[in-house]
Amino acid sequence: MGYKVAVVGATGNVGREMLATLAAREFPVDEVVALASERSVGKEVSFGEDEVLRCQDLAKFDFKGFDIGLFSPGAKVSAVHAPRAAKAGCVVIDNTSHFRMDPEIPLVVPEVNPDAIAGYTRRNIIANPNCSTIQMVVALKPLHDLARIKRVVVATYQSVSGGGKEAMDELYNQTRAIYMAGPIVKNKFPKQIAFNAIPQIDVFMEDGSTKEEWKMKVETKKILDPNIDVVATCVRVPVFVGHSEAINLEFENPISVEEAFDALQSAPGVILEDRREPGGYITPVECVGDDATFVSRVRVDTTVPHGLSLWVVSDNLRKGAALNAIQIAEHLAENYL
Ligand code: 2RA
Repeated sequence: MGYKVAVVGATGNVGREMLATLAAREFPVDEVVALASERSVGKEVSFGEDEVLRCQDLAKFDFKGFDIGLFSPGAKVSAVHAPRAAKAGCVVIDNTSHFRMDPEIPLVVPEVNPDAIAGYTRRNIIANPNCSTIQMVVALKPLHDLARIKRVVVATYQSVSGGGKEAMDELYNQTRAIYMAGPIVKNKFPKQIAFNAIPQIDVFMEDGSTKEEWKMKVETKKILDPNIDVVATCVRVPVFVGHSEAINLEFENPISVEEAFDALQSAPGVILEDRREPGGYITPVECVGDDATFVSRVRVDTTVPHGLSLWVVSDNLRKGAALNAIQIAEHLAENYL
């Protein structure tokens, strides 16, 4: 049996990746529709190698009879249209930040808390976490199971694709302008992104942290364990795709590098690539197009009683967004629909 699936925000970076991932993983579909805002109606998007879909108007679309809605249209649009789809009987998997911290709505990373999916019946909506949280909790879960994580200190190095297509264009155009002595135009980022690093992702909160940093903290608690404390510094770097994270962990119980290696090696969704030699680790350009969360540079952090440091890299458009949503859809289809 196949499902009727609507992809909402189909022209964006994540929407396109959702369509590609649905096709690549051969998700059982009877029908797939691509939905977008009025100005994108009629635009063509690819579904797999040889199918092309024409975008329909989200505002006019009737979700009745559709089984799954994969949403990535922006938080304000999801706030209006996800509940409308859910009410029509379509289970929404929403990639925006709008529903993530709603206690009635499950926030799911299938390798970490798949059982939470069962809670979708409360509102017919499941939230997909933020990209930087997803890759972190995939790497942390096996270590938490082993020695209980107390505290996480993380610095991120996030690619511009997390900010959408315009952000990618801005990096390209600024880089070109620097070589061609043209003007540096800033629309999307508050500072020059080409050949630079910007310690701000999303808006500022009252306590001086940014919303991206806040998301990493509260989402980790909701998905993995409310007792884990997280402090994050989120930085945008001139990389097109692939988020990196330098993570310091403090555990309740002793844990050795060897034990961490064993746990990471057998953890779902994780690839451990850790040779202590030049190049014996994964960088963002190497993770592009891959489903895994890569862990490297595992070593003891001697500044706390039981500490480890690690480097975690993943394709933010795949595991950080589209793939995670489709893995949720797969669990849903297999166990609940
Ligand atoms: C970013 N976390 O990288 C966002 C995307 N969801 O900007």
